Amino acid sequence: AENLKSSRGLLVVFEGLDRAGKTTQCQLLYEKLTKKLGAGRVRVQKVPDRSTQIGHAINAYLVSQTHLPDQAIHLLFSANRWELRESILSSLAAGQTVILDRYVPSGVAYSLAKGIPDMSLEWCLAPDRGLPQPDVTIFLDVDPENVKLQTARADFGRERYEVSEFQAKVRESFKTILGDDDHPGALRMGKVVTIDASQELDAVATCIWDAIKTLDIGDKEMEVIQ
Ligand code: 2DT
Repeated sequence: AENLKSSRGLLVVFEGLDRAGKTTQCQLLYEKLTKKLGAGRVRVQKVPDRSTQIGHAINAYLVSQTHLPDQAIHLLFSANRWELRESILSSLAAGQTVILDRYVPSGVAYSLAKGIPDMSLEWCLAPDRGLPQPDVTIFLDVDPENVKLQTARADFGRERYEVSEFQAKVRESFKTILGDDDHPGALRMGKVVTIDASQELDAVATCIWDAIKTLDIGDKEMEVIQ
């Protein structure tokens, strides 16, 4: 993967429904890229980052400790990304590849799926305009019905949003935002790769690696989300 040797780091985003396997695949890609590029050349950032003050407020909302208007939580999620902006940009400039476990598409997709008339696609998108645009966005696509079966044993349903009917709406929102082979997405998120994440873990990892190793950013400057 010669083309991975660009001067700045790559900004890689993983997206998908809850339980699509994002965190596992982020870790696998992290390990593979670290082997290729060297120790310290890659990092993973979870979004939302629940460790900040805004992150604490988001966590309290997600575990239903607090109630917030839908508009307010939407803006907190966006603010949480703005908090990360500087560290993402300085990592990239220092040549470190940054893997984001969720990003702007989650922000828009989950809020849009609530179906609140005053929260249009445009409204949801606006606060995130100006954030760094990824080089590649990997959408791990799963059918929420299958996720429900697989995770019947696990702790699915503990947090807000972990309800199958809602997940189905989020999936549709993701498709609107990211597009598919026939339709461009509403958001420019770099190269968008949709992967059937119901496949075996290794098969998914191979698809991801194929998408990353053929990525050629050359001297491409970072752009912002518009
Ligand atoms: P995790 O379980 O992956 O920590 O996500 N979400 C996430 C939003 O509604 N808006 C956002 O901007 C982001 C980043 C997705 C926690 C939940 O929060 C949702 C699931």
